[in-house]
Amino acid sequence: MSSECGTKPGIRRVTPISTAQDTITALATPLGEGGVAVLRISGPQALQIGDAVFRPAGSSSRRPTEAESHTVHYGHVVRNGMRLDEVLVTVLRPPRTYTREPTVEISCHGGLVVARLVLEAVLAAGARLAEPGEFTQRAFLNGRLDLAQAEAVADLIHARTTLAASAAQAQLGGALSRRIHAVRDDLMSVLAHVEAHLDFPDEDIAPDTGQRLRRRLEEAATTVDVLIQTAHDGQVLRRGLRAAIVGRPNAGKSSLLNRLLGHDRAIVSPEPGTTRDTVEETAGIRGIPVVFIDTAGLRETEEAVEQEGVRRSREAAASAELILHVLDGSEPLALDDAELLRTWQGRPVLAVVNKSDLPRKCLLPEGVRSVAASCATGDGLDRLQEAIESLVWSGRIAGEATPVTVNARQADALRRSADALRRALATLQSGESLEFTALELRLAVGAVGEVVGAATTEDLLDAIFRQFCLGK
Ligand SMILES: Nc1nc2c(ncn2[C@@H]2O[C@H](COP(=O)(O)OP(=O)(O)OP(=O)(O)O)[C@@H](O)[C@H]2O)c(=O)[nH]1
Ligand SMILES: [Mg+2]
Repeated sequence: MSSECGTKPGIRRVTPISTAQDTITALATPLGEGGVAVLRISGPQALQIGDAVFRPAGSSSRRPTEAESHTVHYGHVVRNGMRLDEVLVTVLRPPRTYTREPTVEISCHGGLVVARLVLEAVLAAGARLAEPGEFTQRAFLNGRLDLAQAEAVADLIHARTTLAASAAQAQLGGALSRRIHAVRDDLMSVLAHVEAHLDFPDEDIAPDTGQRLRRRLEEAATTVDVLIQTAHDGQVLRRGLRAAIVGRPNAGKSSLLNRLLGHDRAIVSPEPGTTRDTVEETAGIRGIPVVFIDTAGLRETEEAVEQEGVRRSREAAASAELILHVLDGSEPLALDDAELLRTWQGRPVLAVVNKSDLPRKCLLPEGVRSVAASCATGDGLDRLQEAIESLVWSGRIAGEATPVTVNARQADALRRSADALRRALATLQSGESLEFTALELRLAVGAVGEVVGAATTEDLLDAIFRQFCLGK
């Protein structure tokens, strides 16, 4: 019985589900004015379509079907005998291409009109316009990437901080996939063991074997739990979070926004009631993309515009995932502020006691998490960033240079797997028929496999890849 034999660590590829018949194309660069635009063509007819639109110029340039793989050729894109643009064409033959299909990339001049004309020529030669994410979907279907890696491509494109980008790079490189495969392999070997016993129902599992299987399931459950717990930080890293800067007029909210952004975004003045509308902008705080929202100072007012501003301030505070309550530290705590501090009950809030360059008169009630700072001198802003970081991160991935985190879809699959694992353990404990153990284990293996796409439906794949941008 070799069910316990180890399997090689590393990423295994899912076998191709389908081989695409049609050749797709899209601009891989954003539409707009730019030095170059890159049009990607991928599919069985990519090289022939390349031949149809490209006229090589110069002695070393070749038609795509005659070109060697990974070579670049100079020439023109032509349609109906008319030159549309001077281009460089890159010819990539499988298997070393992004989609594992024959691929041609045309680098033409940027700009809305030229790129569009070249795209139309390629479409006229028989390619079909790609759906968003379809290139990456093909890379997945052809076994070039697993699903967790494919999702990392989207994360990488959307990354707003270097930490988010390096986390996406690590996942693209297989950091998450390797962990998932290790757990899945382990569960499958336990399952094989259990199933072997089902084939010989007269033989009981020896007590020490039973013990060992239980321990392995517990270890797998722990690994899965640890990954599930990274979901919160993963969401923060991927989507960022919204932080509302609120407080009474003149506390220094706009000054704080400008300090955090590192440039003068909002108007600062000694006049109370300067900020009327909310002002938002993103900044990276120790690798966390944070959307800071500066708001109008909270006070009673008869003025209609300011009233609306105050209403928006309250709305921003209500929907924010983090509240920075700014107080003027050079004044005794105002009644309004004391009351406001009480309303934050249970919310993630940080009191920023500003103007620390002036003598401090503001005393905070017990138990309020606070940082003293001066937006005038910059003093205390480091501590503020540190406090934001520790408030936002669950602490599980803090300190890791490239954190491995799961997204919402992956966390959902892992939760189902963890539940099934727990039920499997319970059946082993209670001495129920091993049939039940095997049943739960199969569910656990299946759910873990969903993370890397070992078991997926077409609907799920469509839902995932349609979130990509066009041309990726
Ligand atoms: N001494 C000192 N003055 C500060 C500091 N931070 C802000 N100020 C001053 O406080 C005044 C108000 O600053 P703002 O940033 O406009 O305050 P605000 O909370 O946005 O005010 P409103 O938009 O009116 O609600 C300005 O004159 C700033 O120069 C600080 O750390 N020390
Ligand atoms: Mg302001």
